[in-house]
Amino acid sequence: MAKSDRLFQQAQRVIPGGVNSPVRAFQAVGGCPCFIERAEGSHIMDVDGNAYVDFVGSWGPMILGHSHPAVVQAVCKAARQGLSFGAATEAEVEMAELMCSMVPSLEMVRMVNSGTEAVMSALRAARGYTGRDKIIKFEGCYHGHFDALLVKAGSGLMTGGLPGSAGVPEGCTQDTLTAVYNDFDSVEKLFEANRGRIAALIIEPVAANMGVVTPEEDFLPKIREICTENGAVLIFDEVITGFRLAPGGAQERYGVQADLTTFGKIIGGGMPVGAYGGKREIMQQIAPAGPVYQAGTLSGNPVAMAAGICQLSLLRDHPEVYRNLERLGDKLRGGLREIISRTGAPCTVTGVGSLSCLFFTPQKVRNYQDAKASDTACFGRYFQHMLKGGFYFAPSQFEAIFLSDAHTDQQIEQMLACAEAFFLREGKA
Ligand code: HOZ
Repeated sequence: MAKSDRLFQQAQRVIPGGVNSPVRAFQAVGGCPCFIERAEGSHIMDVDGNAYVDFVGSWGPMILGHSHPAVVQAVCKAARQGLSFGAATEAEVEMAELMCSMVPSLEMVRMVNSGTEAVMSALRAARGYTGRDKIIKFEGCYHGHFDALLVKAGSGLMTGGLPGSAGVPEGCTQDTLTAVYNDFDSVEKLFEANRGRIAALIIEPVAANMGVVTPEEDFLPKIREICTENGAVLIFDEVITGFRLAPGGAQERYGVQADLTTFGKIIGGGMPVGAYGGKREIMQQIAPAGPVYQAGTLSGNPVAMAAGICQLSLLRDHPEVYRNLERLGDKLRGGLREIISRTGAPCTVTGVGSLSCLFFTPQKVRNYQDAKASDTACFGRYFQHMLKGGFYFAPSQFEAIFLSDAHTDQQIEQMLACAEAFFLREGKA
């Protein structure tokens, strides 16, 4: 029996579902999750000695590839000086200044420990600032496992076909309104029906938890405008897109500034960390500067800060990384599209920069309903075929394909050849 299978059996006895986050389970694609031992560059190695080209990258933060020597060195150096102080450090100031210098809309930033925490805190800040309760989110967007936002959420809920989560009291979601991604009318209607009551609108500027769905041309600017007109706080959830689509994230790329932005793992180069930040007048509401309470012993943890400062500085100083990510992303999407047109596979390719998705539906994918039309059984067969071929993708149709600077042209070409073999085989079946 493979060691991964044995570990999975053991794990199921002591960990719910055998995994510490549902998206790691292979429930949607079948089989046992790979138990990972180590990772380096673009490769991830499991406990059975299998090496895969990794297209998950720890769900986003490995923009420079796994175990980047400079990041690892920074972490080791910080760890030798102490693992946690629960007190202010110079590194926190450096990190906040670095983030504010890279993301145009950030004037102040507060560190937390995960993207979920960042979102939860940003919403509280928006509500405290506006004195209003209602929030707008989009179907298929995922903002972590925060009660109020587990409504038609993407990622693991979408993979499991769940409209929401058990254990969330009705009261927690009564002020959550849902709009349709890429459908500005649906947003306008919610603002009209709730005039003067919307505290915030939260959106993934590129939706990357229902597969990848890009914003249509004027969608984000119109959202910006309607939030300004209505005095609602515009929150961009850049847990996936931040520092990835450009040094200043999706907001730099699309030229639309948020009032508040949330970040997660991506700012820690792989360490557990998150942050939220934005306009000074909103951030000044946070305790102890203001009345909105939010706290955490591990917030601004010195080891996480060291990793983050190192990775973000490398990204700031090496614009060629972004050029490479664009090129590799275009190659991957272009290659998949060619295969689709050659083989007649009923698929659609979406994405931008280093984020891509192969949907198993021939229709254009603009929103949650379109994404849900994907043939997930076919995705499951594709996933298993690719895994056997040595390519590790997220075990769900509704996650992104992540590229890093460590991926090579040759790896993309080999991945495309493997994908083509799958479609030729499916065509004959
Ligand atoms: N946003 C990540 C996947 N869509 C979350 C990873 C997780 O839930 O473990």
